[in-house]
Amino acid sequence: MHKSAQYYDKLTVTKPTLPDFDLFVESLRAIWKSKYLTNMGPFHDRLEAALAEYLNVPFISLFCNGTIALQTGLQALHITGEVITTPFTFPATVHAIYWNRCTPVFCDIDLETLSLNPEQVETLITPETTAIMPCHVYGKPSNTAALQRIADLHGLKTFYDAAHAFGVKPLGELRDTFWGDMSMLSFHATKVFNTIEGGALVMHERKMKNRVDYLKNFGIADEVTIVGQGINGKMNEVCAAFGLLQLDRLEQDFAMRQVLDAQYRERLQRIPGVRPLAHGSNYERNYCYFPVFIEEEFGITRDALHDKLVSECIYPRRYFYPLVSQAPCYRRLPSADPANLPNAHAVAKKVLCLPFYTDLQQDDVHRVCDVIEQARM
Ligand code: T4K
Repeated sequence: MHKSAQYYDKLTVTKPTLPDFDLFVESLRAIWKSKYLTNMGPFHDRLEAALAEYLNVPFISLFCNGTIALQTGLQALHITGEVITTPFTFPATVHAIYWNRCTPVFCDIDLETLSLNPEQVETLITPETTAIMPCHVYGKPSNTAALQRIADLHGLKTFYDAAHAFGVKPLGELRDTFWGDMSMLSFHATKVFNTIEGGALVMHERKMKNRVDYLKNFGIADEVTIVGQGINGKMNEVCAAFGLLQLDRLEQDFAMRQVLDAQYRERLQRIPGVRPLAHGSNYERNYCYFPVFIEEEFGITRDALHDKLVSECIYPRRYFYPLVSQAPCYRRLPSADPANLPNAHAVAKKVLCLPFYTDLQQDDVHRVCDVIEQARM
């Protein structure tokens, strides 16, 4: 391709990583031959076992997407009443609470983890509260130890939206609390590990896995037994086969993303007012997004920079702006009052996720940084 044509290729916030095409065709041939397309077939079972081992988790159950996994997880944990959650997340987190006929109670975030502020969580607990539902935003872990202490003290469940946290390896104290009572992973096309669409629930006990497995299959335990009001949340064989091939290249992908991450940081440290999200030290990263915060010092607003980048065929995203608590369906909740959520509003106003994916070229990183540099002049 001519260099200028390549230069003006769209740089989007993310692009999916794909498995080798010929290997995928081989898997498809096997599926065609067996005519086993879905309902916990051989690829499903192989992927489930491989992921439990790769993630080093006791039990995992695969889903057709992360959102249905969230809804099913809340059912499996018997969550009712009020659920304390974050406004700084994708709408699916809060919608899942609503679809389970529970009331989301928004709590502000802390500025380091961008997840729930444990001190504020405690002030929001009422006799109706049954669970805390934080989000490991951009794969950066929540303050899980503090949240677990509060949950234990008040007899609450912890259910993490870990949609972004695939492959994050918790270290030290975090290892015991990272997944809470249950966690949800998303395998959507835009995630570091993708199965086109897909997701999973991670849990600690066989009994809970059995319950989740029934619930994702209409509540059917066997041909003549229905154990609950389940849903259809099964991952099909094509997605599972796609995922199995992805697993083989993960470590290489993370290494490539690490290089790009370092390159962005190197370039951006020379641009005042553009602050990349700081990495923490108690976990191994998965490099899923590259969020930066546009501070006043930069000279123009985040939105002005966003528009400038778009005019240059660069498409960053303002995840998560506007806050889900501002959506018409939630903004009348007392907890959605912006006065209670100052950190979430401040962060949503200045965050910008820059293009970041395994196939991004080092030249592309320079191209993005050049435009940012020029935008403040
Ligand atoms: N919780 C959290 C914290 C989440 O972030 C998400 C999903 C969920 C729960 C729910 O999990 P799932 O039910 O999705 O498994 C995207 C994704 O659709 C969504 O999965 C993700 N979070 C969210 C953060 O990002 P959009 O509306 O921004 O997607 P879209 O279509 O604008 O795509 C973004 C860019 O990616 C595009 O500019 C182009 C590129 N792209 C996208 C797709 C789908 C591709 O290059 N190829 C593709 O196939 O939500």
